[in-house]
Amino acid sequence: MRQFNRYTVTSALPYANGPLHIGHLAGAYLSADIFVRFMRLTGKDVIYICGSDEHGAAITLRAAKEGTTPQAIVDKYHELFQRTFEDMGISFDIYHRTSATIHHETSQDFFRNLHAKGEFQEKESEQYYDAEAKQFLADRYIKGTCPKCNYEEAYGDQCENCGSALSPTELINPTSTVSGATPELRKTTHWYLPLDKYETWLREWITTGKVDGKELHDPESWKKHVLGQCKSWLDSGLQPRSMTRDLDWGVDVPQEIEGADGKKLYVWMDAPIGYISATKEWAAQKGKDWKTYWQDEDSSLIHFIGKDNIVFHCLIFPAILKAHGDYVLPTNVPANQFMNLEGRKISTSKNWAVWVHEYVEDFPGRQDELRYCMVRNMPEQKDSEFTWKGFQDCNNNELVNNLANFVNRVVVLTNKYYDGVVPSFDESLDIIGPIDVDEAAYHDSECLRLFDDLDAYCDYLRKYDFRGALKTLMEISTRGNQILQNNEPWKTIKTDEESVKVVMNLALQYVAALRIAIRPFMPFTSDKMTKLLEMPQLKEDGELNEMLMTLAEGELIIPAGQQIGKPIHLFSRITDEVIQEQVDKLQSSDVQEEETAPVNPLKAEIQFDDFTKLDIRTATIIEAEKVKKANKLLKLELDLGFEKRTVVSGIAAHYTPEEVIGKQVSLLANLAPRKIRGVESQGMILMAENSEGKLCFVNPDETFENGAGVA
Ligand code: B3M
Ligand code: ZN
Repeated sequence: MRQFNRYTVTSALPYANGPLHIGHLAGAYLSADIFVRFMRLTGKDVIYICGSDEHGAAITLRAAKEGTTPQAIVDKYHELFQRTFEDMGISFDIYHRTSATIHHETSQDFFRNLHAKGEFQEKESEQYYDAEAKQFLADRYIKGTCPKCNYEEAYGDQCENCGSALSPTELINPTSTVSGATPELRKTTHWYLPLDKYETWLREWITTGKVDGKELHDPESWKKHVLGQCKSWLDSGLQPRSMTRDLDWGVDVPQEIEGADGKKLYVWMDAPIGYISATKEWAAQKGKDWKTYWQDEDSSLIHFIGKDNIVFHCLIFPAILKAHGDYVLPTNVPANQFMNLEGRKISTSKNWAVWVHEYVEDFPGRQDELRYCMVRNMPEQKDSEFTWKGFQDCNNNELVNNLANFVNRVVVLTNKYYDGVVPSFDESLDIIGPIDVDEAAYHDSECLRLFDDLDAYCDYLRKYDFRGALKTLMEISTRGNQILQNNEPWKTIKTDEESVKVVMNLALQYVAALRIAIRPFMPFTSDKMTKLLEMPQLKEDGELNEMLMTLAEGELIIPAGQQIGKPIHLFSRITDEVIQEQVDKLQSSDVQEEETAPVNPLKAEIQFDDFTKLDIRTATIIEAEKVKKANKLLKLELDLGFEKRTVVSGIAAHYTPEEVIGKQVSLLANLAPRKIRGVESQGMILMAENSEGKLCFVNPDETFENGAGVA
């Protein structure tokens, strides 16, 4: 994988129209924060950019609902976001906002540049107009039934149920969200970005990483579901997309352009440019040159986002950057899928969410516990699920029983045997205990093992596999515990003081390594460990690399003779009562009414032999597209590990192609093939259907090997 000198890392700019929930955190912020902290620890030049997205109908509608001004809304949430992110240890270099003057100027400059080059097509079209409210109805000003999934509350620009990008005229039964009136069509003129014209280079760039023969990224390093979604957009044909709106809140179309009066930039034109204006602001404050981070080929641009933003970051914004001409294109867009909550989609309108600022209030000083649990369940490749019980288990079984226990034992014993001073030891002493040791002396060989594990951990992080990296870390802690358990220093101290020094020094090296390596995941705990070991404050400036070098040279990470502090508990147990309170709080704030559904009667009894004839296998959906002229059918490409299959499935009314890519499913694999609408379908995907006719996949509860037999 190509290494860059400089990294420009962004997290999606959250709309300043409502508080942040754990789904936001797991989607675009925590992953980016882990990545940038890691990059800093390896000594890279990295900036981490974010800010509030303060334009678009999401804001003005909220203001109307609360009977206040858009400015008051964005001020309120911008301030809340800043505080929440800071509380959670999200380490932006700048948290900016799109209402800032520098942002208005920067995005207008972009518009001017593209306009002067003739990149836009100016087109008159008919758009929905609310005659009562006397305004055009773009994006969220209009609601209706989604043509793809039949969700009745879809917005004019996007369906929040299935994630499809829409245009208002596609909606079935449209109504104005301002007055509730049925809108009429009126003529209006806008500037369009001709995405259809860019389709060829976009496809080449996405699929091969190359533009004009130049290698810009490695598609192998992109997540499969991201590539899959892009391909499915490209395959269905890109349409010109309007970059302006008839609105009174937003960035003005530059006034010198004819026809600009009353027109604002489309929020998805100005918002991503917000990354650039934020960089400008940061550079001005720090006396740096913003251009190197955006225009120098040795800068790697990485966008962390949720899956509903893929099309904007992988196709539309790159098209804008390329049309401008002076900018680098993203080298990766490691989007996450969605995190569900206690079996349901997180929903702001239904108040089915864990609000991050409330978590911080309810669990003061326990930010790292949430960060840890979020990463354990991070929806990296497929949707995942947060449950309060799972949170409790992560905390009690892993953080308390494993990590905190290990660190505490080491610190307690060091204080007890050596008055808190890291012991020196006889390096040639090859001991002891049941651990199998190869050529090298025990201490050396265990330190080498530590090095190998840390190396693997770094590899995971470079590949955006944060769950994998965290797992490796916890295995290091598990081994630390084993080192103590196997050697039992509390017994040996009475008979062989010299070998106890070897073991204790080794265990202290493990703790010292963890202090640095857990930092990207749990920065507050890393600080506590720094205090505990009385080591210098981490500046996130190459310390991980230095540590790896020290280990590789066979040196100690924490030197003998170093005084450490008194024991403290890094984590403590969370009780059933505390968890129950959270579950109750969630249930009681839920605005959806529950109804008991009629039970579907069981089918006639079968014999075991009937069942064993079925060969059901795990498989992952790697491609998906609609079957032409068949509303209900999707054509899916499945990876069974040992082979690929094409299956036609009647799920199109429930899922869009973009949504299913990356999902793991159970496939009835020995069903005789049959032709459906001219396509040979080689198997059947198992689906569960509830009393309302809603479908969901039957899949393993963790990512599992493909091709595994289900019985
Ligand atoms: N504000 C949408 C969202 O919060 C949008 C992201 C902008 S990123 C440039 O999902
Ligand atoms: Zn939909």
